[in-house]
Amino acid sequence: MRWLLQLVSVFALAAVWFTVPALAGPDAKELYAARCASCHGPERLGGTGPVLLPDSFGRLKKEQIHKVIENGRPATQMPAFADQLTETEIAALVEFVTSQPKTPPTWAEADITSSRSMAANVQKVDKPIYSADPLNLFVVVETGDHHATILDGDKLEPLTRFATKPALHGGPKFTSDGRYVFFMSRDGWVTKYDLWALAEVGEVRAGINSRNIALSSDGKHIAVANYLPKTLVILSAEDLSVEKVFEAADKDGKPSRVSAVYQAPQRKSFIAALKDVPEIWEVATDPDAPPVYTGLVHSHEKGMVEGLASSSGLFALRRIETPVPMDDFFFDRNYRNLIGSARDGNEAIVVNLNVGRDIARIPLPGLPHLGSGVSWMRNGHDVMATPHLKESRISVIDLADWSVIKTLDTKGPGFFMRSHEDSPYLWTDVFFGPNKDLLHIIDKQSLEIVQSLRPAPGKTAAHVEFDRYGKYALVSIWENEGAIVVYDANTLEEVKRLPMSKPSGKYNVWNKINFSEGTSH
Ligand code: DHE
Repeated sequence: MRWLLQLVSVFALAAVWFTVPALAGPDAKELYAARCASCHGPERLGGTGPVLLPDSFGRLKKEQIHKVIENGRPATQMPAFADQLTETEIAALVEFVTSQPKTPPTWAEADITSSRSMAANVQKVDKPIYSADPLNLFVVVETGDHHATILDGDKLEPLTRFATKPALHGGPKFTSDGRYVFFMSRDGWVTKYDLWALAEVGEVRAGINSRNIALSSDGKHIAVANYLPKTLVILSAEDLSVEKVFEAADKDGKPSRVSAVYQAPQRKSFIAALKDVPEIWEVATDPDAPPVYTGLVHSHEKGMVEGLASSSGLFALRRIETPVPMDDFFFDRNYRNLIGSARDGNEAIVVNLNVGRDIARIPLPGLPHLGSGVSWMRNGHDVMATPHLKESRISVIDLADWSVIKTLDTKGPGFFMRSHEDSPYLWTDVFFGPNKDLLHIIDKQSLEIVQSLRPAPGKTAAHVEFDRYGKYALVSIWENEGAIVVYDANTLEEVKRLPMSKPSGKYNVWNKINFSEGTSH
């Protein structure tokens, strides 16, 4: 009996020994509930503050998250906790928010529907409430303090400025009359805004971690590409209600994130890139779309393939199989072909959307950023140029035979490119590295860099957009106390500087709705 008592006390001591350190550490879950949940949501799915799940941090490192908790985020509602939490408590919180939750979060159709709210008192107008040209407005997305500015493109003066959801990403999408614009935040919120009444129309949350949106060519449907959950959501552009939720998975049922969705106007469809499986999706936005192949029909009883499933009409889904998962698409003028990056970053693959298969490979080492590519006519040939995210170069490709006709050396890897049909120049930023404050101006015919501009020494200069006439080029200074610098697009002289809070991108209504040569689509 005595030996039994001794054994029990040894186990008891061991239990105390092993549990003491755990008891001594801060309980991150409790800390989160007490300090963070009111803004970031009890399940970390966001609220007034952004989502706090591993996938939503993007490139933000743990040390940077630690600093944000310690010091807060200027120009946002995120306070500093340095006086209220110890180093150990902050470190525990960092571990907590960067680890996956035990139960994967869900965002079903019912959640989307209950998140929808439409503004009750939108002023009914039948023309713009201002005298500026509504088709020469710029929508400037300011990610520094989460606002958007509507800029008169003739006078280059702000018409209004309003708060947006945090972390807008991708280009806002415009209806073809230029009246409505749709924004998307990385936390899945889609907001509809009336550019005539200068008022928000409504908003809905279509996902937890979203990539971008596309608006169908008839202006009736919005597609939302989601990482979390793995869905492609179709909303009504009229009232933001849910029209369809596609669970993203390949023909064999393997789930995938949706890395982007684009509209293909001539095809009356959406084209979606699937991140984790070798398929591209084409979703019809035409109610009269002909039948398309949707996958194999398996007979589990007979253990064999019985036939092909097909669908037709609105939202008919066509699967295009690719050699590898593809991302980051550039489309040619007729949306007949797309060029996408293979994720190893060394080549691009050309897929012909009519025949539904890959038709060429282009050697493009250094991770080309094809989504930023722009095209124009040169010596009677349709050509496109793309920056590379990992190499200091621009590649120019002949779109007739997919050959690389020129490789230009730059002062660092670039992110965005822009031109305009009435401009002889192509503008590109040097986004990464010591020359992040530099822009290169390239002659579209000679394919030589004719000038380099440094609008704000030491500060990232990025993302160019032209006004509707190609007269001005607007450049962002990517700082919380940043600016839009306006250049004369011909003389390349500075015209004006407008203070803005980290203006990540700017979008001219005319250029967008007319698919101007040289802008993003
Ligand atoms: Fe973007 C557009 C994907 C990181 C700012 N970005 C897009 C689009 C895609 C994309 C698919 C086209 C959307 C559209 O117009 O509908 N972006 C990705 C990525 O995969 C990547 C590399 C990693 C990620 O975390 O998502 C990425 N993007 C960034 C950034 O880090 C940038 C610089 C800062 C930010 O705001 O997050 C950034 N992306 C932008 C901007 C556009 C964009 C400003 C719109 C460009 C345009 O002119 O249309």
